[in-house]
Amino acid sequence: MNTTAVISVASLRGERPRAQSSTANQPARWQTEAIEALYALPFMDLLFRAQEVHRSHFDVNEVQLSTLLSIKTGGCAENCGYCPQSAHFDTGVEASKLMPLGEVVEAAQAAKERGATRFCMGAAWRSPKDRDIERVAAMIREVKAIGLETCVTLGMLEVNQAYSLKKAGLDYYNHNLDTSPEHYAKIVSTRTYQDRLDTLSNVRDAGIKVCCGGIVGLGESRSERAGLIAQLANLDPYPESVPINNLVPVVGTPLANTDPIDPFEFVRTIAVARITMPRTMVRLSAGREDMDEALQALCFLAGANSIFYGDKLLTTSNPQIERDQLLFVRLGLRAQGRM
Ligand code: SAM
Ligand code: DTB
Ligand code: SF4
Repeated sequence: MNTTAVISVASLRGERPRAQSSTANQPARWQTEAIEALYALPFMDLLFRAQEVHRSHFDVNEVQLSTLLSIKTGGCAENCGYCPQSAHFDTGVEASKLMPLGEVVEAAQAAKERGATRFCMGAAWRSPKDRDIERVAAMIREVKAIGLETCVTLGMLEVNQAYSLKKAGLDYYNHNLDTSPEHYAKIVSTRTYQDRLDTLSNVRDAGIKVCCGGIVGLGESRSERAGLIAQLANLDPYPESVPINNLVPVVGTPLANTDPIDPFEFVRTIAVARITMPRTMVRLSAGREDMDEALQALCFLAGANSIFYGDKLLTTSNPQIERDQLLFVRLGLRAQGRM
């Protein structure tokens, strides 16, 4: 059987195709080459395939809304080449202390009133200290009490810290692999790919759902994009939530002048994530502000079923909520959790 045939049968059932070398005792894994073969399909065939997978697992007219809040901005010790919050680059983002609990609760209440179902709090830390965990745990408890799902992204996490967050009511931990192992060293040198995998494993061990994705448009090749998707799809189990970010080029970061990715290549990445991780929530994440309505509609058609909702991401802007509400009306989309 050739690779394409393996993909078509397995992916239509929403399963991973078996690697050539897999046996009954080994889990089936996605090979990067099989994912490259998906990328290489004619655009219409790829989108059709993604729609079939999407429709067999989700209501395609429903989109989940997560609102982001930066609870500790800037001054980060890491040197992720895309990030405006790294202390290594001069981007004009001022470092702030951890936000007081009352302000977080106020923002969460506003997000709920606007229709978000999940509140995601981000801190620009390499890794949190134990006293930070206590303060974030208090935030999680309060946000949960409002009736929102909770998500935090705090950098590298030890297993005991993950358990403390779980105990406070944390639903999701966001920690991205960002790019393929091969491209990674060109993007960040202050922590390793393995560090990221270790944090993901600690989060899993504590029983927290994993939100893990990456960024495209970092100057990576298609094969490296396929390599990122292979890493995500081969996590066992694969993440419950997969944010696909398009690089927001920020002046002062090393990647500020990177050539933008072809928009259809971005849509292909969404489709390939949907096919390889059939039951995950694929989030159309950073970079949406620069996408027109037609491109966003293609992303939903390709299987994206979640967005960041609210005028701001962490430090950069996101579409105004009125613009998103109008887009949903025009496309007949419903926000998850709303009648
Ligand atoms: N410090 C934590 C960490 O790195 O895990 C959490 C915050 S960090 C800003 C979360 C994610 O945002 C990054 O992993 C990256 O995927 C995404 N991100 C950051 N800057 C971005 C940019 N300029 N464009 C697109 N995505 C970006
Ligand atoms: C994710 O994958 N994207 C979000 C969230 N997880 C934390 C962050 C996007 C940040 C974009 C740049 C900024 O606003 O600073
Ligand atoms: Fe720090 Fe996260 Fe930005 Fe990297 S992506 S510099 S870890 S805030």
